[in-house]
Amino acid sequence: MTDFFAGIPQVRYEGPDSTNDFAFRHYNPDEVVLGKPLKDHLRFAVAWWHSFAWEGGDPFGGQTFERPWHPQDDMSRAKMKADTAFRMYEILNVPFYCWHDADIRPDQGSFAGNLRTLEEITDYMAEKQAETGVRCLWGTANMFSHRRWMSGAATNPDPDVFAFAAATVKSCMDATQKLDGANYVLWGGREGYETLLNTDMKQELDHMGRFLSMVVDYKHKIGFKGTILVEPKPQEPSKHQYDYDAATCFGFLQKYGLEKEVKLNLEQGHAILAGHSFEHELATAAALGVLGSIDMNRNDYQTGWDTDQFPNNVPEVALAYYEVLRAGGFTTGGTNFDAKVRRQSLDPEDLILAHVGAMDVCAQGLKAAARMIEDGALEDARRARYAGWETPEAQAMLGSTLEDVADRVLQGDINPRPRSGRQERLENIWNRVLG
Ligand code: XLS
Ligand code: NI
Ligand code: NI
Repeated sequence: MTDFFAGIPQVRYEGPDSTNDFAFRHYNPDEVVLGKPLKDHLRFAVAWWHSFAWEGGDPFGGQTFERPWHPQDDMSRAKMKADTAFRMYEILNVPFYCWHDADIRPDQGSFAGNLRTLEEITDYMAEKQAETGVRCLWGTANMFSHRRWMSGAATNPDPDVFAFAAATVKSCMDATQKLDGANYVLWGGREGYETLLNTDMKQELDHMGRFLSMVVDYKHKIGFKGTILVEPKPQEPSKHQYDYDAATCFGFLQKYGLEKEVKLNLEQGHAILAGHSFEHELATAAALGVLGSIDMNRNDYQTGWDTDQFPNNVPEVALAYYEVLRAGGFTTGGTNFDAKVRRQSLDPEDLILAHVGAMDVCAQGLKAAARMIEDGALEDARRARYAGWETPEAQAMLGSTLEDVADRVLQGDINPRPRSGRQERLENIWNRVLG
């Protein structure tokens, strides 16, 4: 058993006045908010790739972390990494985790070899789950790091890569089912293009649609009860990714008849890269009926790429959870920290404290969002803004024709009078309840 976190105490809720770095000040998992314990609202998950597999590289420099399970090419070290991961989930009392195949199993250089190590390590992880009660929020396939994926996975011009992608996703869905995962995620980092000069976009989109249909069929065939989620991102690593944002993904799902089968895993940093706010992406997905789960990691607003930082801004996070709560909260989804400590944060305690802070910020945000709903002033104002639509005449228009509606204007001498949108008043309400 690894002693990586030696000397680090169990993290518990101590209340807002605590000055203990290793305590929650806001995240009391059993505190009931809007009729549900905080832990069931938030459904926190740790990302295996950033917290345990990532070695600290950035586009200009290599490894900065030297962990006892490096290099990650050997099964006994993969198990040591798993031991450390589950130890951290216990210290934090975090209920879920997420993984890619490449994060958890040592690479054997062939599909058959990787399938063997994936099966062995996920058997081991299933035992750790049974021992600790920690569960899998989602699994996914890394189809972007290895050079075979450089021109895409499902959208690759080479049919052998399409086949390799299908085999890879099948193996990861099987592993997710074995681990009783609540969801299965597809993020298409290389499903896009570097240049249109060498790209047949229609063919690539058709292949991607066919691939996702095969994934959905397989889900039903094996009786996987979780949700299939697609994760939008506009670019990086590809110059352009087809799953650009929530609205684009919905159009894609609809074109291939998958909008009832697949939902979205939305990430704060990806929303920013797409030129949106996170709450915009959440509200869009909710309006279209495809809000599934979230990756709660922020971008740096000056650095123009996916910096994957832990959330640290309560008002921003509160706006996000406001949309989640308005949509009815998570069902199979949750709050995954797809976030990494900075590459200078070398110590084991940095990993723990990053999550402690992030969980507290999310708890504060969710509680603020719940207060907003309980307070009711904002929702009352929103309802009042649309109250005109509650009359039978207004409702009848929606079932009518363009010419009949036009007639109504002439006959009734309709002459609309603009009314204030009251934005500043609503922003003041928001700040009042935020506290
Ligand atoms: C990358 C994505 C990735 C997915 C899982 O930007 O966020 O980490 O969440 O493949
Ligand atoms: Ni990301
Ligand atoms: Ni993500």
